[in-house]
Amino acid sequence: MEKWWKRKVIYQIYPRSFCDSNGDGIGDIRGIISKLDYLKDLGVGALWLSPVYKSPNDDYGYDISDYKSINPEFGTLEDMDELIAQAKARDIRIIMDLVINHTSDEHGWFIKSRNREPGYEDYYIWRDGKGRKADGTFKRAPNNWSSFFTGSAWAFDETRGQYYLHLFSQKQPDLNYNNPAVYNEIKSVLEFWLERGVSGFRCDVINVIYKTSLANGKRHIALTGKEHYLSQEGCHKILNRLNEEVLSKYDAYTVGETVMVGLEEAKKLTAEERKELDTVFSFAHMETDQINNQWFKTKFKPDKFYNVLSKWQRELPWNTVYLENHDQPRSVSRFGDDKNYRMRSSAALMGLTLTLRGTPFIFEGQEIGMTNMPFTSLNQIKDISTHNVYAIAKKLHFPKKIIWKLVLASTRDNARTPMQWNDKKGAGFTTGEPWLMINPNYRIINVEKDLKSPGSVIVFTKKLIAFRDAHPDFVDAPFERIPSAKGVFCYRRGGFTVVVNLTAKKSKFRVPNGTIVLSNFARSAPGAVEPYEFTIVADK
Ligand code: TEU
Ligand code: CA
Repeated sequence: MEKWWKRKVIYQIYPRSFCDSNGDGIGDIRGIISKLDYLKDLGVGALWLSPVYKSPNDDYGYDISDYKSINPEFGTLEDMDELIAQAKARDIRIIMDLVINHTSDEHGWFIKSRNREPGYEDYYIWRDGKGRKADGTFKRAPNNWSSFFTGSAWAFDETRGQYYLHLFSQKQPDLNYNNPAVYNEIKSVLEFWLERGVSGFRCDVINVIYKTSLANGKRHIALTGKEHYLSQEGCHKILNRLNEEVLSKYDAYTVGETVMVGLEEAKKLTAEERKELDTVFSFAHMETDQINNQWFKTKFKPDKFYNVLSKWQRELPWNTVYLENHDQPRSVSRFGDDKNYRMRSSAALMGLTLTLRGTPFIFEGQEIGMTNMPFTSLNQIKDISTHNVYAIAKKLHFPKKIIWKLVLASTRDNARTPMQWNDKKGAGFTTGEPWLMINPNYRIINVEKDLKSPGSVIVFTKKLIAFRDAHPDFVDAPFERIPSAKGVFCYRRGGFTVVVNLTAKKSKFRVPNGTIVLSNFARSAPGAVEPYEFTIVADK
């Protein structure tokens, strides 16, 4: 059967920052509905919504307190039903974020579990600490694991008198997948949304859900303990069961956010015959300029980036292609040049995303080349992980200047500033006070302006999507790398050659002969590749 998700371009919405319909400064579902025609016109075929479920917002939606209701800040279940229906009417599918490694500590299950209510005792991963003291507390946590958000992965709960495991924030306790009741709850969550008409799930940190043992881990600067939970056999089994028992009955699409996964593991997770996930988000290319799971940004080296991309392109029969999401800095500020070549390099990065082999994902704002945010103080930043990293860096006596550089380059709020719709106060995002600062460059970088300028990123994006839709080679043909020169990426897709230059230098490599069908540079004939050029040439 033809897989519907191979031919669609998927657009990620971070609902809090997309469009605010009622002036409270927070994006919402009615706001998304109001932009469906815009999204249709852009050419996208599906939307992935970052979590819209009820949440106390410790990690802005990734801490869920009720999987079957909508965060009142975003609207109601009826609004959600309407969004699904209105999107469907435009042939746009809805993909939900599925955060099942952990819940919020305000979820009913956790409240019952901490109170040892019968049936709920083992919903989470509870353990005594080490070295009991006279007052019943402990000297140390049950093991030495560290959290993705820095610090110990254990928190002591006074009510229960035990520690619980949290791989992310203290308000995100990990569920216990050794308990069959937990599996059944999650299964019913999937069914609930599929029955309402959603078309699939982006599965948050899905390869860490199963903990094989709770033994001490090998010391590691970022993540001590990971060998006990990364991509365990137990995780593969759960994914296979969810697929067989639920997902396959709905023709649902899944993309797993798989942290620290190599090629072999990715192949296993996505092998058709294993029936686990359809695709994964690989971090490999994103880690070419990051160390330690993103907190340290290093220099961008285009050739290293191309090599990693090529390897994944060649080895996996099909996967996703993405350069941005709500956790990552803006691609133009990172892989392009947001000062001297903003439009051209944004367009080149978009071209890359839409011509490699795989299901392309675009993140809101990427289509207008939105840039990183020039934050000037820590209290402008809402992202919990930035605050944690800042505290650790301070404790380690890093120089202030270095810490701030680190924050600016890595804060997840770079991606989360409100969508820039126009140049009016509030950027067309809100009529009120935005929950997170709007990038001051909204007066120059915004949808309204871009739609009217022929050389803009959005106009180029629309052309690229239409071109991909019209030329099945960009879906069906294999990826073949062509030897080029330093800084230039060249590959074939069927009857087409693509040339991408992610440097500010003109190259000695030449755009090949053929018909130039699409270019972000005013090119009419073959010739030396220009700075940040992206060109597609059709064979004669
Ligand atoms: O992200 C998982 C993840 O690995 C990143 O959070 C990473 O640790 C982070 O960017 C710091 O390097 C997913 C979600 O995408 C993220 O928004 C959530 O905060 C996280 O899971 C917990 O649910
Ligand atoms: Ca609102």
